Order: sequence, then structure tokens, then C-alpha cells
Amino acid sequence: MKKEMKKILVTGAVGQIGSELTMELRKRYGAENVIATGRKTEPSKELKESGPFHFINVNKIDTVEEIVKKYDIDTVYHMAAILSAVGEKNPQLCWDVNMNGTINILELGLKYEMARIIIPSSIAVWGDFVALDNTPQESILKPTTMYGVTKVCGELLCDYYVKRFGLDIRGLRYPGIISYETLPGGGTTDYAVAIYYEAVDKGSYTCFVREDTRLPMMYMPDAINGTIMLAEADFGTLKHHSDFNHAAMSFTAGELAAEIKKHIPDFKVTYEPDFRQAIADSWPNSIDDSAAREEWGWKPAWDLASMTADMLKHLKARKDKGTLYR
Ligand code: AKB
Repeated sequence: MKKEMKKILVTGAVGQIGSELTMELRKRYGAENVIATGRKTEPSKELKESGPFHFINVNKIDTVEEIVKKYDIDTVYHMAAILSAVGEKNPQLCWDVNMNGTINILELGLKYEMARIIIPSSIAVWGDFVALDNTPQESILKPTTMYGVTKVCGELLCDYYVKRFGLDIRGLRYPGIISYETLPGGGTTDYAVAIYYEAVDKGSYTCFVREDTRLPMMYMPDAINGTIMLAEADFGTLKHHSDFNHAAMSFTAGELAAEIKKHIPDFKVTYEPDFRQAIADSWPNSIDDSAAREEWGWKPAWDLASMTADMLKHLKARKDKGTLYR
């Protein structure tokens, strides 16, 4: 196995987390050493001009292998995935991208003796028969969505490759991620991002989950920092590999709206739950991330109040420039 993380491939680099992760990795490891890839969506000017960018299809292993060979890739952040809401509309696509894409990356990891592979999981791994408050690291995983099924299978597959082949793979169960750079696409937690945009844009928002819906959430800087911290942790200190609970805060849609109202007093929210309510109801209200804290020193920096102030500051500045949605 190669030991160092020198040439990094990011799949899903045009997505919500991938786009900001790529920019941070370029800052830390050098722009020319971080190869961003996407499937179809045009990358932002910043992403395209700051370092190498290519289109690939993670389901077609030869398109990924070409990039791995071209750049002598030793590390992959595999962020390409179909999220929960789109996954429920097209379960076969969700299985295909999330499972075949993942095993393709793992097989290339073995073939090219990569140093490290990071593959995120999600709070979607939970569903029936589990305590939804402070859900423990080790718990029953019976998801009710195709996205959740692929995340449980993905965790098991990654842990199998760690044990069976000695491949160094790491992953975290992301909560809903909130950010102002790139909009999320097709998740159940997307309301927690859209509400900020519409508060700034229109002063009102129609929320697709009930006011009392409580979910674990995290601000993007914490998500990026946690992901890179885990990637850089000493393998010897890790007892878990692909399934770290990763938490920061937990709030209801109503509490989120109330926090925004502190800054925009006339902000109005109505609640019209759709099919995503059932998905949200099947996920934990909060999760216990003590394994991440103990094994690699995880500690979040942002809470609901500080995140809301920062989100609104950035979105208001963009609105003033006429580039709210870019
Ligand atoms: C989704 O809502 O599908 C994602 C997730 C929690 O994994 N944001």
C-alpha cells in the first residue's frame, strides 16, 4: 500500500459537500494535487479554474480508472451519491450509483494500492426498531429508504474491505449539512438550507416537514473539518472505520425558523409536509458521537445561533450583489 496522501481524487466534487471539500483540500494539499470530478453538472468557475477538473461516471469503472492512472491517485474522497428524496423517487438509480459506484472505487483502491479512501455514510442508516434520541454508535440498522439501504450496505462493504484486504477506508454518518455555497440536491434535510435562502430572498418559506420535526444537523465548516480530521487520523487509533456517528447540533424546523426570526422579525413559515416527512420521521432526533470524539478527537465548533448568524450574513451579502442563487 502507498502510505502518503499526495494525489487526491474527489468524486461528486460539484455537489454540496464535494465542492467545498475540494476547495479546502486544494488549500491544504496544493491545488494541482486535488483532482475534482463530476458526472454532468458544470462546475463553478472557482472549482474549474482552481485545479484539475474532469467528468467521470462512477458506475463506469474505466472512466474512473483513466483518472486514477493519469494522476497516480493514492487517496479518494468518494462523495458522489444519490440522496434520500431522489432515491425514493428512483430506487434503482440510487442502488446503482451508491453501490456500484462504491465497489468500483474500492476495487480501484485495491488494484492501485491506494493509501486511503473516504466514503461518507449518513443518519439514513437508521429506521425501525431503534431509539431515536441520542442514537448510539452500535445500534440496529433497519433503514426504510433505498438511500439508507445503500448506506448500510456501503458501511458493511467498506468494513469488509478493511478486514479482508487491509484497505484503509474511513467514513462518517453525516447529519443534515447546512451551507451557503452550493445548494444540496435531493435530500430530506434540504429544507434546513432552503429556509435560509428563502428567508433572505422572500421573507417567507413553505417547509416540507412539520414544525416539530427534529433532526441532527451540522454546519459545513464542521463537516469539512471533521471529514479531513478523520482522513488524517492515525489508523492505529481507530476501532471503527466506515461508520462513525458525526454530530454537532439538533433542532426542530420550528426552532430553526425561530432562530432566523431573531434576525428577520417578519419572516413567515408555513408547514406543508410531503413524502419527505415519513423519511424524516424514520431518522434519529439526535445521535451519540462519542466514538468519533474518543477515537479521533472530534469536537464541533458551530451551534444553531452562530451558524444562523453566519448563514444570513453571507446570503444577505450575496443578495445585495444580485448573486443569491449564483
Ligand atoms: C439527505 O437528506 O438525504 C442527506 C443525508 C442526511 O444523508 N442530507
